[in-house]
Amino acid sequence: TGSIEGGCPVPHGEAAARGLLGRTNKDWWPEMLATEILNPNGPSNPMGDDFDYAEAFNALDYNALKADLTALMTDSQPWWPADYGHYGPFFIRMAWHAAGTYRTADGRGGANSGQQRFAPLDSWPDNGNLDKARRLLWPIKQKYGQNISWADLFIIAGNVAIESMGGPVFGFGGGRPDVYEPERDIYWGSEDKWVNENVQTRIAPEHGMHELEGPLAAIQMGLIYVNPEGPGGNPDPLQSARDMRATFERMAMNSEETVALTAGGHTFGKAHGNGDPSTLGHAPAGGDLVAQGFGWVSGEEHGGIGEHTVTSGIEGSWVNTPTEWTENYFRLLLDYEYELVKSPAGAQQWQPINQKEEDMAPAAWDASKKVPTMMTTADMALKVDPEFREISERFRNDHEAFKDAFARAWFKLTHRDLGPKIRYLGPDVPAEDLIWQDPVPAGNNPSDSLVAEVKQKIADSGLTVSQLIKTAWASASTYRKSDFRGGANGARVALEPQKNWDVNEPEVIAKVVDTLNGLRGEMSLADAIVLGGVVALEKAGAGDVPFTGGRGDATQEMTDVESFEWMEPEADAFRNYMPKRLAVKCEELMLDRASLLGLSVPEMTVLIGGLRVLGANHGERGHGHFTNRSGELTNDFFVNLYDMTNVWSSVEDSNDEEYVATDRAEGHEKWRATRADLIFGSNSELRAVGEVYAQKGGEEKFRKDFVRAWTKVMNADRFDLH
Ligand code: HEB
Repeated sequence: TGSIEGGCPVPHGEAAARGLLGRTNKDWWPEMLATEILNPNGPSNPMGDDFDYAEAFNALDYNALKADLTALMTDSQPWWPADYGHYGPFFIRMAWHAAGTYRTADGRGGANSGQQRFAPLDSWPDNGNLDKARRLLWPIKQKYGQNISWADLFIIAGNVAIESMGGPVFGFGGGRPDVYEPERDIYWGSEDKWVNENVQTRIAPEHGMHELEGPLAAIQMGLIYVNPEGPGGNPDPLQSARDMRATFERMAMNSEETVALTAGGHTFGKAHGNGDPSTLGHAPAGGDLVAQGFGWVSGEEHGGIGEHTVTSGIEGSWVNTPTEWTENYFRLLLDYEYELVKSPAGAQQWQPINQKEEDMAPAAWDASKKVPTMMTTADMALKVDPEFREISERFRNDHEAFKDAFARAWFKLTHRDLGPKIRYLGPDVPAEDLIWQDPVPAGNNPSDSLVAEVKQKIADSGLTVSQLIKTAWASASTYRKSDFRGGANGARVALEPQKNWDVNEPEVIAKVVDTLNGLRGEMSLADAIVLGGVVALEKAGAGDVPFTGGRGDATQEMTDVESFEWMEPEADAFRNYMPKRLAVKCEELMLDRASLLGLSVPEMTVLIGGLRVLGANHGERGHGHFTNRSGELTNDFFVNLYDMTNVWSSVEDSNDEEYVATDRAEGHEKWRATRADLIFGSNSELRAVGEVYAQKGGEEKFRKDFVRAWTKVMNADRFDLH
């Protein structure tokens, strides 16, 4: 079901942390080879640390690659023949499904690491037969080798497909380095059944489920978005519109973008359901050795390819011209009335009533034969839902507007998780800045003398270690490696909405930002905030703390407030901020944030220990502040946590959220703590790391490791440096 223990649906940011609580590949495919035992110290990657993908991409013969891809579109292979002699639509669907798993709440999913090659995505029912699309690309991948990643290849193949059929394309940016194993930090849901096994939908008002759980952006397990046949298979276009809004919103698309994308996509290609789905074999992850990574192998004598292909089970094309960019999608959708029919595979679909011969489509295998076109229930939503209908009619009457909207929405879909524009590679990167790229103007590198001068002024400003640390952490710690958003560059901590986030203590931010603005001279605010952290750490006895300037300052107009709202932490273990009881334990949220920051276990541990004694806690909260030398960078957090004179107990009525240590002999209160503190004593692995810092000689190591981890967070978004 879509809710977790206790029955309360989890709000957006939270369940992201439940990665390990969701279904894993091992649950789905118990016999899958556990290759991860060979990679205990980090992800598997045959390219090694010296490999620089950007450098390799820049050496790519880009035009030759595009020419090869164009030729591939019409080079039909006997083992998976092309409908209408053109693979274009197939590659568009592949690229869309690669990008379409992105979700705004945690930035995970999406096109940026080529995850469609791995389980569970390679085996999701919605990704049916895309294994063949990827295999068709293999000769090109093989030819261009390390100069093009699979992740980039998926997207550029989609672009070339659109162009080769006369469709509009806004641009392409490369720069998605491959990974070589499935992402294990992503929560895809807790259901133990796939969409086609009658699992309940995640929005079900009749069961009180009005919102998608946590970060999820699909309506059922194994779908990219919505069920084409309608919610739970119920062919109700209005309810399908509801599901489309909910899911497309989670991938940062508004209604206009949703209509443009769906209509533009279904201007091409066909659905496949001309056969008996019950004869299909396992998905790739559970497939036979001899199938060599192919799934859904048909048991029928004709092999289930070509005209007999069964993918979604729906059969037919949307328009009469399935391999050309035309105006036919809206024309057929809006000019005809439709009736519900069943495909040969038994799927619910909609067919035009009294379709004129010239509006029928060529059969995919015999252009001389005419067959009726079709619409899925999700397409019917664009006709029936009043808001979608209005947009559909506008696009029908203004084809140029539709073209532009489709091209832009496609570009956003496929580049949303590539991060700031500085990460884009290649000759087709559009010059125009787009607000969803979170633009930041280039910064000036401050001179050594300016840095020294501002440093001194900050030190003399009266700002405390705690205030400076809080502000620098608030600024940098929004970074997430999942979609490369957030971070200290741009100083968006001083803009809406971040400056008013409760977790950031708006009065503290305002005071520090005001003071820094008064003394920073030519230095950017973003640099001054990070430099403030340096001053604080040096004051706290950290020794020399490195600083690399060069950040720019964004303006409010450059900031998409709504899309940043998704990034507001509902709790933050690093600042011991837990305003309300959440359905997810705060140590799980801690792990989630550490993972998005790209931290290792030791880095997370040393940061928590240091932040506590430096006074980074939200408000005046004294929890975990296990020191009598506040504001000094010491290992006191670990030393005092592991002191056996403490007896810990849960504070009454705190619901296991608040704890108190009393002196074992005398009984008086010594410390207060949260779960995010005590987990470093109760969890054996975290304790093992914490002990390294608490033991004799650990103090110096603690300070050095803290500074290194802190600096890593401050520079996490400096794509100009690494
Ligand atoms: Fe789509 C296909 C559904 C959106 C593009 N789709 C398809 C199908 C289905 C669908 C069912 C069939 C499959 C087979 O093969 O069987 N979609 C859907 C839905 C949605 C969508 C439900 C949401 C609303 N699409 C979309 C988008 C795009 C697309 C957004 C782009 C942009 N598709 C597409 C294409 C195709 C499809 C191109 C065709 C493929 C071939 O031909 O192969």
